[in-house]
Amino acid sequence: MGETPESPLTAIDMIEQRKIIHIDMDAFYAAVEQRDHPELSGRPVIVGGDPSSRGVVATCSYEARRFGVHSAMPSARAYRLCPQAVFVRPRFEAYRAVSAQIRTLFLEYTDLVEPLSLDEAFLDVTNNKKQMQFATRIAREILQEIQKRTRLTASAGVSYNKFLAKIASDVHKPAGLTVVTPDQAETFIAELPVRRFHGVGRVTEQRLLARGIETGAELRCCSLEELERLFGKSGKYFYGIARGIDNRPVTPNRVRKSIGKEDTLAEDCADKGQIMTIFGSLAERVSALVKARQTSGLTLTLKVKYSDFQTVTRSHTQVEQIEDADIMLALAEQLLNKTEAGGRPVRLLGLTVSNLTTDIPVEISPQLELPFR
Ligand code: TTP
Repeated sequence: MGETPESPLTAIDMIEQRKIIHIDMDAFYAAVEQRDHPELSGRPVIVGGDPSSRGVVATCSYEARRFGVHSAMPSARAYRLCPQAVFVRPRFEAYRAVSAQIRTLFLEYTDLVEPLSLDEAFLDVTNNKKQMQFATRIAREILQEIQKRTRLTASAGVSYNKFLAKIASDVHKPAGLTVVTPDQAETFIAELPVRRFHGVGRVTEQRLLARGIETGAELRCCSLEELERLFGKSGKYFYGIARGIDNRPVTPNRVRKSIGKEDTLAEDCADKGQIMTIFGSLAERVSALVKARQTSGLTLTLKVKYSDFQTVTRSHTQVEQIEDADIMLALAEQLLNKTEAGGRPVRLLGLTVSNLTTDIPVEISPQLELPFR
C-alpha cells in the first residue's frame, strides 16, 4: 500500500483492504460563529460578504439552509431568501485554530492524515497508533473527542477507499457516522446521483445527463473507451469509481498543482483596456507568489467569468518557464483575444500558473478566493 498502481482498475482495495475515514466539520464557519457568540445559536447565520455588496455566502447555519441559502450564493440573494438572518464576516484566525486542534487529534491515531481544507481530512487508519481494530470505533471516538475539545460537531464516513469515505461522510450530516462496507459498496454507488461523485462538477454533470447517465448504475454501463472519449484522462477514474475502485493513497503532504489569483470586479467591465490593467495587476501578484515559492510553471491559464456567470478558461503551455509578470501579461493578452471579453462584459478575471517545475507542499488555508467584500 502507499503507492498508486499504474491503473486505477487494479483492485488493490480487494487485495489489501484499507480502512479510510473522512471527517468533515458541520457547517464549519457558521458553527464556530454560533459557538463563540451564543446569542446566534438556533438562529439563521450567514458567514460571508455583506448583502449590500457583491460578496457571496461562504457558508451558513442549518437554520439558514432551510430557507434555501447555500455556499457561493450571492449574499444579496441570500438576504432576499432569509432577511431575518444574521450576516457575519469570516474570522479565519478562529477557523484556523479549530483546524489545528482537530489535526492534532487526527495525528494521535495515524500519521497518514491528508487535510483537504481547514475542516476536512482523510485518515488512513489501517495501521493506527492505538492498535484499534475497527475503523468505525475510531471514527466514533474521533467525533466524540472533536465535540469535547472544540464544542463543535463533525460527521464521518468510513470505507475502504477515499471516494466512498468522502461520500459517506455527507450522508448523515450533521453529527453523523456512515460506514460503507465492501458488500454494500455496489448498491450504495448504483443509487448515487452522478453529481455526488467527487470530481463531477456542473459541466461534467450536464455532459453525463445529456447522455442519459444519471446514477452510478448508469455510469457503470459505460465502457472505458466511452468514458475516456468523454473525459480524457479522468475517464479511467470514473470507470473505476463506478465499480467501487479507487486506489488513491491518503497522502499526508499533498503538492500544489498551481498558483493563481483572481479578482471579482467591483462593477462589470466591457473595456478591454481596463481588463488588461487588471490582468497586469494579477500578473504582478501571481509572479510574486511564484517567485516567493522558488518555482515556475509551464502553463498559464486565463479565466474569465462573464456578467451572466458563464465561465471560460484559455490555456497556453510552452517549454520556457513562466515566472515573470511581463511574460505572463503578454501571454494573457493572447489568451484574452480567444475569449469574448470586451464584447461581453466580465465580472471576474483570473490568472493561474500550473505545470509547476518543483513540488510545493500545499499549505491548507481558508478559501480566500471568494469575494467577501
Ligand atoms: P464545507 O465542508 O463544504 O461546508 P460546511 O462545513 O459549511 O457545511 P457542511 O456541514 O454541509 O459540510 O466547507 C467548509 C468551510 O469552507 C465552510 O464552512 C466555509 C468554507 N467555504 C467557503 O468559504 N466557500 C464555499 O463555497 C464552500 C463550499 C465552503
